[in-house]
Amino acid sequence: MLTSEAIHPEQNRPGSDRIAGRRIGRIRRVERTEQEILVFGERANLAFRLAGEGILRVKLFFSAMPDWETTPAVLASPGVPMEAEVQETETGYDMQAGSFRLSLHKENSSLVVRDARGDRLLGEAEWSWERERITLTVRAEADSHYYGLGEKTGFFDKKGESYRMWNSDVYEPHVPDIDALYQSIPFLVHFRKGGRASGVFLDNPGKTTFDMRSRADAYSIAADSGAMDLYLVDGPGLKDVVSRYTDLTGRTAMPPRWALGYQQSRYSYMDQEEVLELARTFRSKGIPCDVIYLDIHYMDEYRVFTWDPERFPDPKAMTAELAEMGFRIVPIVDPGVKKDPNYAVYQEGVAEGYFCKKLEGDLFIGNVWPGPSAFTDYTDDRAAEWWGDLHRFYIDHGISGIWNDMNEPSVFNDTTKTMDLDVVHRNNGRPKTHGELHNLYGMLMSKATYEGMARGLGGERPFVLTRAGYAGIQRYAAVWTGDNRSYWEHLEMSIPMVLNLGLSGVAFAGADIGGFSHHSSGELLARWTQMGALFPFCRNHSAIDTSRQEPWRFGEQVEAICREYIRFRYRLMPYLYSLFYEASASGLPVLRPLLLEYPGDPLVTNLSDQFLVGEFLLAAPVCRPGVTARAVYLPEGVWYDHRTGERYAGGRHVLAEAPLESMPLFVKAGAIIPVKEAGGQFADEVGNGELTLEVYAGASGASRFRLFEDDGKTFAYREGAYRLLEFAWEESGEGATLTANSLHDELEDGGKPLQVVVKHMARKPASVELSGAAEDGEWTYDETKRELWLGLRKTGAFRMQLR
Ligand code: MIG
Repeated sequence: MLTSEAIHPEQNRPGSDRIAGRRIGRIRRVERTEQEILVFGERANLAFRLAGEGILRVKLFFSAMPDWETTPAVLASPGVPMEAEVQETETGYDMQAGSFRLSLHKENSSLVVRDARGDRLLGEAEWSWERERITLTVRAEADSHYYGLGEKTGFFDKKGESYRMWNSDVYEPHVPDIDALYQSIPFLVHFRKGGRASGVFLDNPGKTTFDMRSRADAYSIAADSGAMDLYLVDGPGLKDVVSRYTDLTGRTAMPPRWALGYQQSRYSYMDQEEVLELARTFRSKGIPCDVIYLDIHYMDEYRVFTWDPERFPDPKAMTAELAEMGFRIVPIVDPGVKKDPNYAVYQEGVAEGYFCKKLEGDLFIGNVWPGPSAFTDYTDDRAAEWWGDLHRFYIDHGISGIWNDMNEPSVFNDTTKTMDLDVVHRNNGRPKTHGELHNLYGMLMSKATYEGMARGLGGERPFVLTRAGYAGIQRYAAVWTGDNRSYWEHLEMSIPMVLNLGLSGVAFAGADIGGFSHHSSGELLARWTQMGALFPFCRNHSAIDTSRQEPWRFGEQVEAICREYIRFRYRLMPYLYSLFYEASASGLPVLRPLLLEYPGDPLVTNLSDQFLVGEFLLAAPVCRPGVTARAVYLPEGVWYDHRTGERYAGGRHVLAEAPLESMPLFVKAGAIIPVKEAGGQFADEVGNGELTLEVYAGASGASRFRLFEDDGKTFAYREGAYRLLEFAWEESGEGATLTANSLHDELEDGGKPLQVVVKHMARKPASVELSGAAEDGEWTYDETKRELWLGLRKTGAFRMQLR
């Protein structure tokens, strides 16, 4: 609760448009070197350099030469040679840097950046500063829209909002006033009418602000400390921006298949017997599930890398029994290491100097669950490696997934709620204060965890889930959106949150299904599970002292709904898995805003309560109680109601029936969706079933989908052990063609059978021509369903021509 002191007249308000202090001033000279353009001004200087195809790095600097050091967010790239030209004009300088055109004003040093065609990407941009705080103000058209910025409250379009980047443990409230949550991804996507998109990434892990509120004709980006180190990311389209940004900061790690399964959590499943009983209940009820989480009670007085001997007397026997049922355990690991002279992890950390310290050499000790605790300094490679290797403890128990929580880091104190800002991180020989590196802490913890697990697992892909992160977190961990509540508003808000995480490079994300704190209801759980079953990360989690919310806690109807939708997720597994591969290869998110596929449609710029899964599935979740129908916006094209098969022409709103057992879901004509019909109680069981390729006829034109298959578990795909088949479906007046092109095929699984079904055929084809792997295939046509079925003995390249 806040008192009136919160609106103190002298409070320094974030987002206020400060009257600028100092500026660069007059430009004195411009120099170019092989890889950079250097601009020297009266009071500060600017440096430009290419950081990749379509990415311009712009750095404000005050010394003689710029420092090109980057944070770990940026993947090291060898210096990119830059084709550059500098021309002095009467009023300024016209410069070319790669594909970018820069115009710099001589008198006031304002900058405009355009693409090769003269389209404006940035500008006018002006730098100003006051003490440590540097602000960049960028003029933007009034019809601009803003996206990205990682995990933020509010609706999809960030226009009119202002956010801070400062990783914060916000137990409550997750409301629009909260401008900083657990993740900080200082990447802003600027989207203009007609679909022209570009991005600005500020690589500064200290406190920064993105203000799209204070001025209608400009946005501003400010850093409270550290460098104004910007990357301007060109499009032209939104997809290009996301793809280039993830070129720079890396792509979502390809998860093991089991991590795409349904996951069940609770703070906490209290003992071994409860965990086993839970697993047996899932199996006896036929509700697929892959993972059970262990929250903080599994540890011995909250000491990480230990088990409570009474609650979990034989954890190896437990994980072995779970493995037989097809379950994995993911235990929580917090950063706080209990200050206890008899605890090996603490002893070693102190002896080897792995923990965070003040400049004077004192350990930083903060209060968290274990009481007074030390915190590993992950900015130091030696310490990070030590931490990573400690995870052999879990690996020895058959564990290959880890849950990182409290890694903002959250510290129980009344002032900063985090580590003291004057802790000095070693940062591999370039010491910096915690205040300067705060937002990196969680990501570096997950990096150390991911890398340590990968070392220990000998070829198996690890899974890491994290609460805190910074740009680049996608390379190491999935992200869940922290302590939401069992509120309908939070169900709804999780959609734009996860959509913007996706545009910020984090494809593997989700919110606690059913809500973490407060008490869920059956109706809420049913609606949330329907939606959550399509989220990239799919976990039901709830807090201590709240109503239990496993799928069967609210009676048979709700249980049946949860079962159906969770099964539906497993049926979609090949589709989801292929979309994850796409995310890991190109950076495109799995859960997509409609804007990503329909950038020219003005009705989707702030559409926050619908989403696409990949290109072909459109979901419109029910976000309010008592609602049994809702308006759905269908963009251009032809759409089918997934449940009834009813056909709709897009480019308009429709009213969809949504009784409790049904979430409105539409499939685009032209869709190509691989599914597994066989059922199965966990992802790897489903993974071995026969594949069905669903094709939805009725489109004009062509569509494509790439099916990715590998062993589902190891890094062998990086050495080529995978199959990538590209399906293409094309319809014209005379008929239709389905082709499968083998882009890569080195998967030694003998080639499994494939069923193809073309749905919604206008008529029975007069002729069907088959070649390639389909040559000896059998086809049938179902008159009543208007479906064409084709059976292939082996998945492989083929062609089917219908006339
Ligand atoms: O503030 O470990 O967000 O998922 O169950 C409590 C206990 C600390 C916060 C996490 C939540 C987890 C809980 N943790």
